[in-house]
Amino acid sequence: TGEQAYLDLCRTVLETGSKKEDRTNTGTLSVFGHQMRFDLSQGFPLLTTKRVPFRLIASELLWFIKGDTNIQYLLKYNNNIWNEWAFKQWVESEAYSGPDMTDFGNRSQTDAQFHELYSIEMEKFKEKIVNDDAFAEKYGNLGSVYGQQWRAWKTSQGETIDQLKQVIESIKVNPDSRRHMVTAWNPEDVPSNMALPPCHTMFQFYVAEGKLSCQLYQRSGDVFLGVPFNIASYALLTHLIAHECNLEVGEFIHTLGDAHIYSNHIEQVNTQLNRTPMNFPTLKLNQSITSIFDFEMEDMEIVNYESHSAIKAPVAV
Ligand code: DHF
Ligand code: TMP
Repeated sequence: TGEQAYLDLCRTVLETGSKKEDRTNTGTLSVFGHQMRFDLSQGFPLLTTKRVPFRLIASELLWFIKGDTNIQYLLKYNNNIWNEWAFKQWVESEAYSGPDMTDFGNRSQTDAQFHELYSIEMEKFKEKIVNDDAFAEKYGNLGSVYGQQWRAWKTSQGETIDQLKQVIESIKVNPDSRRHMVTAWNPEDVPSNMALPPCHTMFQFYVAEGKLSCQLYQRSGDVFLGVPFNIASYALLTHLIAHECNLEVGEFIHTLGDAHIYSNHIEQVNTQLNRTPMNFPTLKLNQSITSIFDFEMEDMEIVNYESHSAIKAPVAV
């Protein structure tokens, strides 16, 4: 099955990866430069060797597509995957006066008492983001992340470029073009303006024989937690754009820079590698929608998804 490409990546990192320290002080095994291919006509690449929650992937992608960069949107869909990075900005701000949350990611894993305190502060933070728009405006915003770069890239002339709209237009008008590019990596914004510099940094579309393919360059990939989401997210984006452009889906090609397994994910990866993959599910889209900007959660559905159980792992902050 197509899942083999992912399991091979896991094996390659475990067997050939270099021991490497990292920003989060967790430690990783890492390889540099790896490519996976998924034939989207053979099923939707939602991993089956562990349960992957499609609704979190779909709501995150809609958040990007709408150009939103505030976690308030995600929380309204009960999507918590970006909380830690907004929370970090909040507890490091002048306005925060609660208990010291320095290095909360690592401390909450090793210190049960601290974990308790952290959970309380995080709950208060989420509550405020959802109910207090002014607070959310300030502390829920992750900065110039994907949504902004895709939909409103700032130009030197003080205008904005809607890269997503432009690339869809160019696929329709000039399918053979070799310039169907979207970039999230904005060197002017990287040092200061964002909670986390983009991991999925640029992608390109390609049309041949009536099929739309997509290749992503991801500079940094958390193989156990982030990468399964990234695969499904770009597969979904490719489906949505193919739908709008009246094309079939071709391949999703995933090119990774630093592909790493965190030291506290190794056991989980081994568990996953011992499982037998099942067939990929299929994606059903509401056929009456004509523009990708009009899709909502209820217009995208995964059918025939059978999988092994979820495997929990701590995320490195
Ligand atoms: N930092 C790191 N170190 N790794 C990441 O993968 C990552 N991803 C980010 C932001 N920062 C990151 C955004 N995407 C999860 C998945 C994707 C994601 C963030 C978090 C995650 O924790 N997934 C869990 C389920 C979470 C849930 O059910 O709420 C999983 O088991 O897949
Ligand atoms: P870095 O900025 O030091 O590379 O840390 C980012 C971490 O987040 C790294 O482990 C990769 C991971 N990541 C993904 O794998 N996929 C994603 O979509 C995001 C946002 C992050």
